Amino acid sequence: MSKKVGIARAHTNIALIKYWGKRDKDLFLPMNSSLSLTLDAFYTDTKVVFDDSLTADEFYLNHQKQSEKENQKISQFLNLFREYTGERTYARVDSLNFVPTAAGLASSASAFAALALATATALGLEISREELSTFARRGSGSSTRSLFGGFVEWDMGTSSADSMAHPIDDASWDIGMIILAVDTGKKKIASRVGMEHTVQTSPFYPMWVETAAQDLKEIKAAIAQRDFERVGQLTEHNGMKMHATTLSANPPFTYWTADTVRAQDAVRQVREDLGLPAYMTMDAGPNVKVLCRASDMERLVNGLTEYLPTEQVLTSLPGCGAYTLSDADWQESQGTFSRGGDHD
Ligand code: 2P0
Repeated sequence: MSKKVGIARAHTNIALIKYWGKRDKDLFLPMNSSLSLTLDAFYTDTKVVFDDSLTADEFYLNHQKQSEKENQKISQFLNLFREYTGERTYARVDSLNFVPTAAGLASSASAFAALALATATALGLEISREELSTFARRGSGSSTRSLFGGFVEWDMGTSSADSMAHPIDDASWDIGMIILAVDTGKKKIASRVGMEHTVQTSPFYPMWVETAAQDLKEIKAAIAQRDFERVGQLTEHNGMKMHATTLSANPPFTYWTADTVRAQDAVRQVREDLGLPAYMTMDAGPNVKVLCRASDMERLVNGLTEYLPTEQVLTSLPGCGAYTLSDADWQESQGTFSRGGDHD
């Protein structure tokens, strides 16, 4: 009996310059490059065991055996690694999601980044992190960026081989993020479906692609200069433009709810009241994320909780890149999970 084991942790990330649209659905090649901030507070731990006694891949999330559909997604992802390395055995995948339900954050970014690193570790695959991100990308586009910490760029590239993420800056200069989790229900329109519909029908879409490239260039310059306010302005502007493409799709749709708009109003009100810089961004869901200075976070949270329920206001500092865990770390992670640590 032979077993090959890999365990890894990866954190979620929030895009400041959004990935919105694919030019190749099968290869997960994006229409535009994107840039994100990795968050310390939310992560996924994953253990992969290739085991020659298994007769099929098995996938457990938070100790629950997953449906055939979910299993297949994982199997297809593992096939990429099997094809690359010549590995022939099946694997058991165990994932623990430390993304609180209340955060209402998508966990596919941390999930596929952790799975990619755990699988590469199990199979002894010696490739760079950048190259590993081209594997992660085939599970979920945004997971490319979760392999790295701080500010991370996913370069759209010219082909599957060079559409990869790379670190830009460790974000260790007084950066924080507040999550206004106004609605934690399952999203009605999956991001994959929403972006495809937008690419196909929004007359604004070409302008999105064009201006996202410019925003990316400018935000990288602002990060290099540690110009927080410029980074924030570009973040807010870019996010709003992404959502304008859904409103201009045909038929139109939006990820926002009345609570989203109320939270946005609260951000505008609080930044005016306190005179502090704070910039909002929204993803393929109703929640609002606020980029701020870490040193202003407490005051902003106090201000925001005057308008929103306390339990909806969560915070995070920048997180590090994905890393491997030891067996002892994995035991500890399971302990934290079963004690009901922050998870869904
Ligand atoms: C992002 N989003 O850059 C953008 C902004 C949502 C809005 O990446 O189809 O789950 O798996 O590649 O990565 C969410 O989309 O999509 C996303 P797939 P993914 O964070």
